[in-house]
Amino acid sequence: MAVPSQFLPEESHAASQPSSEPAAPRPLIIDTDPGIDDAAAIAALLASDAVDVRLIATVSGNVNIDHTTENALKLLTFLDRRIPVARGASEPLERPAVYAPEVHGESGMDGFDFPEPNRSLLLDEDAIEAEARVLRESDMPVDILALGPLTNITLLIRRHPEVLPNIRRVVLMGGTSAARPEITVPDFNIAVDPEAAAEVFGAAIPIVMVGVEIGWDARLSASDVETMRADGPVGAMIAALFGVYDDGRVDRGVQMYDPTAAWYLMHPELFVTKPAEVGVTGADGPFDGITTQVTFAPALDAVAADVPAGACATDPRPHVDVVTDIDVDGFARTFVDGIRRADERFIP
Ligand SMILES: [Ca+2]
Repeated sequence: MAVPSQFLPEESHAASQPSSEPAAPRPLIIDTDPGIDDAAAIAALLASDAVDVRLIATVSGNVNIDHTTENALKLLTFLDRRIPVARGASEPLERPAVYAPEVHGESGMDGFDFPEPNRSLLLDEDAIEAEARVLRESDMPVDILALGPLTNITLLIRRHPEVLPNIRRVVLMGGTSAARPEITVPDFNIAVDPEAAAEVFGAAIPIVMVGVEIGWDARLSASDVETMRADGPVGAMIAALFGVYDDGRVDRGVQMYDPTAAWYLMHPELFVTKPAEVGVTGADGPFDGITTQVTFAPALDAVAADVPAGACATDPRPHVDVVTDIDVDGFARTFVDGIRRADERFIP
């Protein structure tokens, strides 16, 4: 299916540019379950010169698929962005849906009075077909940012294996490589659909995993939130959502789970990663015990030394880069700047 005319870009990104100009933005699909922290991540991505958002695909997660799809449309309407939205999986692969209204409110984006959504942004295609089409039509490999359960990504892998070479990498928020006792939140995105997560981690695609401990550390202070609120309507919208997020306990800092994964695409210099193999554990037990099993690779030199001379040139490195650290101050500073950029660009 061709891109409907209302989504054609207002100006072509293919225009030739002097070599001193920054690199062209990388094409990006956002697979998401908005969700308050999803909304903050999406607003910043849409204002960034680093990425070109081609599609927002929704999935059941923080709230049901009707709400996540409606929320994506509401957010785009508020920001006045004509990005196509495709509705995705309404439940996990093999188990009933689990939601998180206690964190995001009943609608998933409680706390702000959004305008009526522009429903012409919603595609007839489902999320899996839309993702496959965007991958097929792109002239360069596409990043996928997965901010919810991995149900759609697994269905894409099953239904359209021919487009997988066009995935540059899947950057996902979920899992943990450093379970710490003070982190009391369940690993929601993995635990909601552990069968899907296991299939994605086992697929032959590059993955960057941003775990819950990274979002736990990367907090915005109450003062950061007040700065955003004063900066303009987008900042005020984000601050209003944060006012109800996770009981609205802004005074202790707002934990930024999904935005940290989004930030890896825009500011990779703020992150440390290590190659690893990742599996999923606890899927036969209680929800709160389902998470990732991360096995870090030996130092790459040691891995290379294990390959006998003359062996065939198989890349011995694991295919998941797991984020192990984030520059917390740099994240908070660039977050406030990123939302300010959305205010400057989107709101007249
Ligand atoms: Ca999310």
